[in-house]
Amino acid sequence: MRQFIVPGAIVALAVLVAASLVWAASVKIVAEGEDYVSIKPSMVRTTTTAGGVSGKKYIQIPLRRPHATTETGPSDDGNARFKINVPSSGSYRLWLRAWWYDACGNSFFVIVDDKPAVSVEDPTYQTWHWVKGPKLTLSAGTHTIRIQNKEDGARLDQFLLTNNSRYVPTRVETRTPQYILSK
Ligand SMILES: [Ca+2]
Repeated sequence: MRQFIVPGAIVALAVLVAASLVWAASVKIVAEGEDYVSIKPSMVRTTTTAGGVSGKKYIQIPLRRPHATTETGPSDDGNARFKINVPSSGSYRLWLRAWWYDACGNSFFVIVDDKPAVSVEDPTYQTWHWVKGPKLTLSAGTHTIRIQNKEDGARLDQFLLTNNSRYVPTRVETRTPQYILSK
């Protein structure tokens, strides 16, 4: 029996050590939509007194009339650009805290550094909620994130990056200024 007990204990110890290392290295980066270093129309910053918006500000592609007739393209690359300092390299999940007008106003393009644009969207409308974005492989250091027009009627309150693949944000998150560059 004894030879089976000892390896089991070693495996359990190794799992505990590995788990604590993962825990120690867990990173969560939270930025406000209004933390951009530059903004280009038709992306605009909006201040609100309505509840449920972190910092009382968000960025948006304002609703147009008629709605959903001038979709994305070279004609409107309105965007907000952010600079983030990633403390440790790894695989990060991007989340957007968004508010979508309807099924024709429920997405943004996300462009990380010089990578191709990725559409982030989901089918939950007219309420602030977290939308799961792409998984990103990021080196330690500065990265640029661009949130760009894809459809009018899309708003962004916050975005979050975490290397904890099990983390699912559910409410307003606390901003992490230590990871946000202002220029
Ligand atoms: Ca905000």
